[in-house]
Formats: sequence, structure tokens, C-alpha cells
Amino acid sequence: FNVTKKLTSPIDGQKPGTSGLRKKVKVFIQPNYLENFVQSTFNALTTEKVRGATLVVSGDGRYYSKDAIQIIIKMAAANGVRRIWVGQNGLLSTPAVSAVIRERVGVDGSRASGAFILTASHNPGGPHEDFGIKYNMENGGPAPEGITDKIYENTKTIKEYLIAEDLPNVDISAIGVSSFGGPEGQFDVEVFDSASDYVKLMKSIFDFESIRKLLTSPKFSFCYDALHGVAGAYAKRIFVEELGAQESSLLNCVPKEDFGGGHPDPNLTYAKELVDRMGLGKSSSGEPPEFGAAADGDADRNMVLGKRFFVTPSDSVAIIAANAVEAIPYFSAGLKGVARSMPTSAALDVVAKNLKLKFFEVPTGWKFFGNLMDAGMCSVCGEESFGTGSDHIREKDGIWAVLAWLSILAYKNKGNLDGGKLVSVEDIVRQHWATYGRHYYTRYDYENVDAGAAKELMANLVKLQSSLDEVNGIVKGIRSDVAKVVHGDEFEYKDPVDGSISKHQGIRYLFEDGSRLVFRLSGTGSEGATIRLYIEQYEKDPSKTGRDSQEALAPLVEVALKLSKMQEFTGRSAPTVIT
Ligand code: VG1
Ligand code: CO
Repeated sequence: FNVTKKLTSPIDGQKPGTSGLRKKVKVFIQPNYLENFVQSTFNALTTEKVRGATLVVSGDGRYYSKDAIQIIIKMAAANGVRRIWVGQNGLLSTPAVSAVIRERVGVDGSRASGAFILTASHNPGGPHEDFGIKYNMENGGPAPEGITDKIYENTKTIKEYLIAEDLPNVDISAIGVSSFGGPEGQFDVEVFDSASDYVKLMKSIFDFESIRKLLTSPKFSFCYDALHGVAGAYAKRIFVEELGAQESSLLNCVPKEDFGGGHPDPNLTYAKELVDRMGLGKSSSGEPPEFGAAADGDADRNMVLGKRFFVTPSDSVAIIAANAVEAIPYFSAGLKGVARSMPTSAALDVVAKNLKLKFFEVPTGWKFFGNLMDAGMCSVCGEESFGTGSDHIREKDGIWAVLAWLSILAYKNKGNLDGGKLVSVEDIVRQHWATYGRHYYTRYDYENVDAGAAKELMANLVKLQSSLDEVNGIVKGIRSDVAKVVHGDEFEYKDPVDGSISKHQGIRYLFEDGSRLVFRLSGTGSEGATIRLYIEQYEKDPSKTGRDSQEALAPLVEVALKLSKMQEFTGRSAPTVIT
């Protein structure tokens, strides 16, 4: 093949968000849009990370992925990359990409040093919906802010990109290696099985035999919904073939370019079929399974449900951390530390304190956990946004979280599967609350509001913080049964490993009784702005941990909405999604 230098000019708005660049497909297919971003990424990396390197390119299989993969292959060849690895049919979950970078050895003994992940995660897909791209580094984690800032700077000055236009399209449906000759020598594309490396890693972490006993026990029943995302490419291999679950326990496990028209976000609103099956929906019927879970488009998120019971993600990571050492062989030597994102509830903090574990609070987005893990300071971490994971990779991991819960269930039911009453998901959560107290928690999302209005709302909340007396006056006027605000700030994080500082990571109002209100603007949307409001209240008294969460939080919710003048600024009388 030959290398062509193409002239181009900067395109506005290519700033990577919380997790890569996400835009409507119609934006991505504009001439030079993808090319500019990919070349800007190559230019942001050091030469040895590009020339002669092995890179992974794959994603959640959403619309435009197949075209994008061919373009990236041709640009990689032209930029002197030695080898591209592609998961069969271009499919690799985000956690599997991370695992592949860290663990996989190519047919010729090569190792990968980075990856382009093609996904817009939980955003819908299809010609009229979202596409996305992000770059992961040699540790298997998302590029740190230093790199994403550089990529963005490059997109603002780009003048040319390199592409091997005459390189034939590679058949990514067939496993094998295709070799080509270029001006600088050989260039290979290796297509490999999307699941094997990931499955191998999971088998090295969990006790598959004990999970298999649970899943095949007549006392237990199971259900997994991939929402037509890429988790489907792993679910059958792991849950059915390896662990003996019934095939009928898999819902929407065929990956689709448009996720079947749905919103591949595993929460109580969008994972409707699963929610119904688990006895939590309006059209529920029949006896629900004991355990249900769902994933998002790129399979890094998880929602865990018990029979007629929702596990909040903030509780989930706390419960996994509290039980990891006993229930999961990978952690048998102990946890190095635990971490959560700032808006995630403090349930994990209480576990860390009790078990005397190192604890970290980081800004939203998985990239901040990676440094802690690389430095051996953190084993288990999570976010309130249905993200849970560990230092086995450098991304959150939806299937890992399900296997962690199944491990805990298997452990708690060791003696119960042949006789005795099953310890259920709900039992485990209620027991946890009884021991550690309960963090009532909810998140209100206002999606696609006017960006200017959202900024004003946030600015107003920051301004208010200059006088806590004034804030407390307003709060008392709204509800007299709510505690006093004792602190207000914008969250700022200093990375304990590299000393880098991230500012403006969310507006916090902290109350005397440990309650919190947090306001953030989303960094993953593709249109308008999304305001996220996080509401949390701690209850230590075991006789009061059984309340309905929306009811328990009602006073704080009222304060949050009125204090922020939510309706006044956004025109919305209700959130788009409540989780
Ligand atoms: C959201 C979540 C955040 C998560 C991010 C990426 O970001 O709040 O916790 O890490 O999505 O998840 P934001 O900026 O929209 O609040 V995924 O599964 O979309 O890659
Ligand atoms: Co995701």
C-alpha cells in the first residue's frame, strides 16, 4: 500500500468528555470528522506508541463501527503502526479491550500497547443516534486528562492526516491474520475471537465451580439482559456454556447495531423487560427469578436485581468490597484499598472504615481509578452510575460485577443448596444495612436541557455557596425537618499518585447529619446538557433502614429542587430518569 497525505482543517467540538468523544452518527460521518480525531490521537502519543506498535480497534458494534474500523486500520497503516488487532466482527466490550491490552499475546507473540474503543456506551445507536470513540493506554485504561487535552488541542490545529487509501478492506468476520506490504515494511491485521481472552481472565478470578453449583441448583434462578449490546457476545459463553445457566435466562443477548431501537442503559427505566421479569415492573407477572442483571451497550455497566428488589450501585460496590476476601479467590490475600467516585454514596466509606482499608474519593469517570490501581493502592472501586470493577483491568466491568454477586451468593449459600432456605440478594443487602447502616440514595437526571440554562443553574449554586447562612435560611424556609448545611464547595481532586489536579468536578452541599446534595453536568451526552442531581442520606439506626427510598429522601429532594430553582432554570417539572 501507499501512504497518502490528505489536507484537512480543524472541526469544532472534538473535545473528549468523561469517556471519549460522543456525537450523533450524522456528525461522525461528515468528511474528515473521524479522520481528524484519529490523527490528532496519533499525534498526541509518543512516537514509539505509534510507529511499530500493536493497537486494538473494536467496540460495542453500534452503527458506523464497521466503516470506522476500516478507516482506522488504513490510518494506522499509514502512520507506521505495525499491527492492528480486531475482535471478530469488530466486537469487544470495553472491559474486554482492557483485558486484551493487558493479557493477550498475538499469534506472532506480539503485545498491544493501546486501543481505539468504538462506543457511545449507554447512549442509543443507529443512523440517527450516537457514535463514539475513545483511546485507551498501555495499562488498559482510558487515556488520562493530559492525553485527552492534547488530543483536543491537536484537533484545533490539524492540517493533514495520513491514510493508506489503497489498502483493501479487511474481512473482520473471519478469524486470522492478513498481511500487507507498505513503504516501511509489513503491516498485519489480526482478527481474533472476542470472548476467549476475557473468559480466561474471569476464570482466573472467580471460582467457576461454586458459581456453577449455584446456577444449576433447582433452588436458584437467573436472568441476564444485554439490552442488545456487546455483552451478548460474552453472556452465552460465560453464563450458559461455562456456568450451566439455561439459555432461556438470556434476554436480548444478540448484539445489534441499533440495540433493537432501545436505550442500552441498565437502569430501572430503560431495562424494562428485565425489570418486569424481576417483579419490579408494572406488567410483571409470574414468579420472578432469584437474580437478574443487565449491561449497557459496551458492557462496562451493570444493574443487579434480586427478586422484586433493586440493589443501588453504591450499595453494590460496598457489598462486594465487604465480601470480596471470603467469596472471591482473586482477593483472598486481602484488598489493597477501595475507591468510589465523588457522587457515589458513602456506603463504601463505612465498609472501608470498618475493615480498615485505604479509601479514595475521585472525580466521576473511570480514568481516575487507574492511577490508584497501577500504584497498588486500590483493589475494588465503583460509581453510582452502575459501574463496578477491580484492578483485574482498568475499566469498569459489567460481567465481572455479576460474577462477583454470584460468588457472594454462592458463598453465603454454600450449605443451603441441598437443604435450608436460600439467602437471597435482598437478605444480603438488608444484612449489610443492619451491619453498616443504610445510605438512602437517588439520582435525578434532566437530559437534553438547554446548555445555557444548565450553566446558569450551576453558576447560581456556586454563587450561593459563598454564604452558608443564606443557604441555611433558604433551606429552613423550604423544609424545617432537614439538617443544616455545614459545607459547600466545588469538588477538586489531587491525584495522590501523579499530583495532577482536576477542578470543577461537581457542586457539593454537605449537611450536618452526613446527607449530601451533589450537582454535576454530564460529560457523556451528545446534545444539549444533562444535569445530574445526586441525593443521599445516611441512616444508622437498624430499625429505620427499611423505608422506601424515594419516601425517605423526599424532604431532601424538595430542598434540592427548590434551592437550585430547577424548574425555573430548565423549565422541567420532572426529571427524565430517576435511578
Ligand atoms: C457518566 C457517569 C459516569 C461514567 C460515565 C461513563 O458520565 O455519570 O459515572 O463513568 O458516564 O460511563 P457523565 O459525565 O455523563 O455523568 V459509560 O458506561 O457511558 O462509558
Ligand atoms: Co458503558
